[in-house]
Amino acid sequence: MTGERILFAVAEADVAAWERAFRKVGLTLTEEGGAGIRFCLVWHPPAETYARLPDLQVIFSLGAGVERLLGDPAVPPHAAIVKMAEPGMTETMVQHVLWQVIGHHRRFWELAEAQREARWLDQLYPPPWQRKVGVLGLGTLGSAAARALRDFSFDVRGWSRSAKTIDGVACFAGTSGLDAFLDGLEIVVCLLPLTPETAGILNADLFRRLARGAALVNVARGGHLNEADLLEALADGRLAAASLDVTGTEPLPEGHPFWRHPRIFMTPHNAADIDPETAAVTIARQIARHAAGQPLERAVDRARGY
Ligand code: OXD
Repeated sequence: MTGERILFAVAEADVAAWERAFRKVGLTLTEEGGAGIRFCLVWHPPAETYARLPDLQVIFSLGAGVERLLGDPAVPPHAAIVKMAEPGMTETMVQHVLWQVIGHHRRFWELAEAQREARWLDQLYPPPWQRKVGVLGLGTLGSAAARALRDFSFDVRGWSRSAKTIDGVACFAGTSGLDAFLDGLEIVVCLLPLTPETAGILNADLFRRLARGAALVNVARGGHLNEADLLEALADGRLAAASLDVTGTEPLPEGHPFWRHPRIFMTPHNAADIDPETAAVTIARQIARHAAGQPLERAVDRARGY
């Protein structure tokens, strides 16, 4: 495995930092394709990437969401796809979710509004264990976020397609579990994969099932959200506020109503970031598993869509 060359096709990356990190684990990154290269590391790769890799076996996605790869007809059907999960990405996502959820729990927008008006606000808020927070999607990132929210003493629920168990988190599964999960929820965090089943799931119907004045945190994909339904729910008070790291069109176009909405907090799809050092260690472990004939961790099930 040492010396194995990996094609690096990652848009807007600090290539030198990635090369250094991979060298440390005995792997060589190359931006040249060719015969003999069995692995590639991609994020928004150029269209011709896969055609340059006749011996490709495994595609490592630099993102946790793989809907773009699955919809790309150039991706060879025989190649395994591995979703990224590494400590840098998980910890930064967990921090982002905590930041936003605590902000909504303490209604930071009320304080900001009061400050702008030089008004001393006697603000009341419940203790965290009385705040019902739910995480949609309990994959690597969702379950790490749910555990961290639990450790910050929130009353945490989780929902996933198939049943999961997380200590101290009330877990619900499948379509039949969604109503109970949503019932009375005050802050909902979306960390679902984007699939045909989950596209548009953050819509008026879902908002209606939350507690009145709930807050939304979307750190998954813009395609999960019905943008018009969000604006309407904010206008009629069904939702109090939303934090969006992702939008249907990115970058968010100039003049989009989200930019200047007083109760929408935008971040530029940077909730989580990968650390090349810890990512290289994770990928090296996967390549060693592959060489030993062991199954790859976090391999994408193409039929399931994540
Ligand atoms: C991801 C992302 O999929 O950053 O990881 O969007």
